[in-house]
Amino acid sequence: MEFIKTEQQGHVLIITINRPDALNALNRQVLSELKTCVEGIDPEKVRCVVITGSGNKAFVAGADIAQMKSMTKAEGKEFGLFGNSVFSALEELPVPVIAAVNGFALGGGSELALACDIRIASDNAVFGQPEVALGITAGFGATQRLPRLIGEGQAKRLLFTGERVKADEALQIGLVCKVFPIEELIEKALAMANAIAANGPIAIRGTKVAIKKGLAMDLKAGLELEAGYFGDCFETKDQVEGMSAMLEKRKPEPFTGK
Ligand code: CO8
Repeated sequence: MEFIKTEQQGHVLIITINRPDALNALNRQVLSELKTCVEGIDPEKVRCVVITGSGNKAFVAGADIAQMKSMTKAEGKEFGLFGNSVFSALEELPVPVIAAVNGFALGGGSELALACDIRIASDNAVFGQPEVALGITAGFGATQRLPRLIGEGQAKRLLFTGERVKADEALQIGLVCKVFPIEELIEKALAMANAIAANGPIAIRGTKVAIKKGLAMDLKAGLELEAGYFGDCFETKDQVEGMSAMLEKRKPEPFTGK
C-alpha cells in the first residue's frame, strides 16, 4: 500500500494515513487502500484499532479537493457513496476504533473521525466541516453522524458556518473525549486501546453492536437487544474465568474470546 501504513502491537492495530505532502487528504487511492485494510482486519487477532495521520500537523485535511474539482454530479454522488462505504466498513468493524486526531481534521478528515467509536485529540487539533465554503455539502457522513454525536444545534452551527473548532472546544461540545499534548497522543491512544483489548472480546463486541443498533431503536427495543448480548456472554470461557477470578480475588487469565 502506498498511503496506508499499518503496525500491529499485540492485539492493537495502528493504521496511519500516510500522505503528508497533501496533509493526508483522502483521494480515491487513499480511500481504496483504507477499505482494503479495514476489510482485511481479523477480529481474532485485532481487538482494537487506532487510526491516525502521519506527521504532527494533520490527521486528515479532508477529501482531495484537486481530485473533486472537476467532478460531474454523477461522479460526485458516486464518490460520496464510495467514501461512505469505506467509513461504514470502519464503523461496522466488530472491534472498537479510536481516532487519534493529531492536527487538522477538516471535511472528510473530521468525518473519518466521526466514523470511529472514540475520538481523542492532540492539543493542536482543529476540527471543521468547511465544505459549504467550497460550495458543497458534507459528503462522507457529517450531516448524519455529527448531529447524532454533538446534537442538532451544534452540528448545524459547524455545518452551516464551516467554522473551525480547536481541541478545547471540541472537548467541550463532546466531539472528542480527551485532549493530550501532541507528543503524548499516540502513547495515550495505545494505552486506551490496550485497556480495551485486555477486556473480554465477546463483551466488547456485544457492547459495540448494542450501542450502534440500539441508537436506531426506541428504548424498550434497545433494552431487549442489550439483554440478548448480555445473555450471549454467559457460558463463555471468558465470563466463567472473569467472574471466578473476581470471586477468588485473583487476576483473570488473559481473555481468549471463547
Ligand atoms: N485536498 C487536496 N490537497 C490538500 C488538501 C485537501 N483537502 N488540504 C491540503 N492540501 C495540500 C495543499 O494543497 C498543499 O499542497 P501543495 O504543497 O502541493 O501546495 C499541502 O496540502 C499543504 O497544505 P497548505 O499549504 O494549504 O498548508 P497550510 O498549513 O497553509 O494550511 C490547511 C493547512 C488549513 C489544512 C489547508 O491546507 C486547508 O484549508 N486545506 C483544505 C481543508 C478543506 O477545505 N477540507 C475539506 C475538503 S472538502 C471535503 O473533505 C468533503 C468530504 C466529502 C466529499 C464528498 C464527495 C462528493
